[in-house]
Amino acid sequence: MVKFCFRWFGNDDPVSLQNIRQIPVVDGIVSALYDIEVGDIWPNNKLKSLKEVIEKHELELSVIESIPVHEDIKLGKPSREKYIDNYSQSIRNMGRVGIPILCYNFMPVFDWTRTNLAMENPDGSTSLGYDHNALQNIDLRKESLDLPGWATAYSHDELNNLLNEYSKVDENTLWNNFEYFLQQVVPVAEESKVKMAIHIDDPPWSIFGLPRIIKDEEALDRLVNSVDSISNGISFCVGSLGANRHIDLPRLIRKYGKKGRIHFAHLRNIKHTAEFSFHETAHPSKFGDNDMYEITKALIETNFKGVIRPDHGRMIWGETGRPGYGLYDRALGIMYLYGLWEGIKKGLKVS
Ligand code: DNO
Repeated sequence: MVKFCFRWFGNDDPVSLQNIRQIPVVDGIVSALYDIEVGDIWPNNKLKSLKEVIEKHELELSVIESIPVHEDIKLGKPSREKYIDNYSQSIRNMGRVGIPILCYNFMPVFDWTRTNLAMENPDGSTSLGYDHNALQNIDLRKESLDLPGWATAYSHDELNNLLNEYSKVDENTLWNNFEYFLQQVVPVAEESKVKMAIHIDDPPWSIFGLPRIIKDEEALDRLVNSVDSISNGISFCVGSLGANRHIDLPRLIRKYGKKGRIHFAHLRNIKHTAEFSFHETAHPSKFGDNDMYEITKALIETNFKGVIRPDHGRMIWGETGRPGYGLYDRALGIMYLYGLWEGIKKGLKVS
């Protein structure tokens, strides 16, 4: 059975589990441990208590998003061995506690990136935006940055060192380092009954001169072929992949869905404003360039049994909070997605 889930950032999240529980269609939670140093093992007892807190609210802990991959693994440094061992141990602990899906990414230094966190819409709501020219005008070596998906606060020196190290890593080297990582962790995930699901790079192109590899069909082909296991899967984020306006999302959902490799779907909408620029919109098809009906239909037709979550919402009704992760617009989003799901399923008479 497919599950409709909601992301929750732990006890510091202004959106409480009780709020989430009151959204009628939510089955489970997507969350993480937020007090573990990148590279350390995620302990069994902490995962267990996270699960218990969520279960007290009659929800289940459906996905860990994410256990960050240490930069030394992406850089292919000798110290990666220790970090890969730790990562494997964290996966085993997830399995022991009974958490079935692990979303993660392999983007160097920066996670998801936007240039405007509060772009004003005509109706007074705000959305997240990405403008490639604005990004290119940022000089990382000089400016201090506040990026939404940036988990690690680096000092200027640390960031400069990291950027220097990456100057020797091209896409090819990053792929080799990624495959080296996968070859070791995927068998552990399979044994532990955990499905790994890589998130699409967001945006799906190089930023700040850093290589990015999980960005198109060729990459997803290489990923699924590199280790042939159900535990080597995809978090199909339509907002991220859809930022590339040339990608046919429903076709790719069918392609990897048929192989059983999509475990997690992030569903949201965006509007393209230039070849490499876009902003986020409300979830329904008519506000953006993603056809949410066709996307949902492709998931249903390929018998998707994983987890769906609404993704970034706008800020509406005066809400303030974590960019993209307020309560109200994501709640509207999940209700819309559920309605689409039910309508298509019944219309198709798929049981
Ligand atoms: C953005 C999220 C990402 C995602 C990571 C997965 O809102 O989808 O931050 O959690 O890239 O590792």
